[in-house]
Amino acid sequence: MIGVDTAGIAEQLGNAADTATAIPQLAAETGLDVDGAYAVQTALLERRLDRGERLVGLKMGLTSKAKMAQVGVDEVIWGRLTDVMRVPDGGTVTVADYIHPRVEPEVAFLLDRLPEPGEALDSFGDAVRAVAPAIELIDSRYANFTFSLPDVIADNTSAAAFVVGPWSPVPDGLENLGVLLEIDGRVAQVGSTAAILGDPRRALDEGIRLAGRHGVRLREGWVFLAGAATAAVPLRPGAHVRAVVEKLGTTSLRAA
Ligand code: 0L1
Ligand code: MG
Repeated sequence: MIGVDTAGIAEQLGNAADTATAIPQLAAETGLDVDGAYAVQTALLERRLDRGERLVGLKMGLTSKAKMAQVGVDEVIWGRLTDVMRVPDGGTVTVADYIHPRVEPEVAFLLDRLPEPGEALDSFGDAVRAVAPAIELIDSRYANFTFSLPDVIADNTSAAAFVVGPWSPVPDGLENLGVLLEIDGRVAQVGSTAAILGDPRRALDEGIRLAGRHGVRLREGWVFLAGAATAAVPLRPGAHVRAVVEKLGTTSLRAA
């Protein structure tokens, strides 16, 4: 991967997000591989930090078979969340600010005490202070929502916005909770938290391990999006979106 222009690719992806304009895929043409793609993701994050955004968490992507099949990629990936991406519970997003936004129901963790670098997680209860239902808004910067694995990693795993519902203490089991995604009061997707790597707690192990490979350590106080429990649904102007997770409650957003 000699001579890949990390900063130039990050600039193209950042501009695509800022102007809500789709761009062609970049990896095949530039020879970008997975490690190079995470370097582009870091450059994109630095671009956001330089303009005053704060890093507030980490998200897992493609943690379910439905999501992998939807986009034709079969590897778990991770991306960065900043404060500007967070929408208040019940808040409004503007569809025109995005290229082709989709929404998906997720489970969020509020992180607490995490293992030292290189160490595995030995107590989920120590690492997670609270859990909540969440909605992730994803928006690939690539035309037709089509990409290769390095392309989607470089594009910060399509992260665009997220909403987190009320936090609750970690319940006894998280591995098979019913999940609904409603649009305008109608059920659009039905799933189970089992779709998230068999158990969303596993997503945290994977997040620590995979981000650690790239020198990224999860932090106390961060939000961690464990992944979607169903396929994502296109977001249209005027829609009211609600995610319901058994035992955890609901969260919602409106689209203008
Ligand atoms: O959060 C996700 O699972 C999205 C990962 C990237 C693939 C996509 O844009 O659907
Ligand atoms: Mg997601």
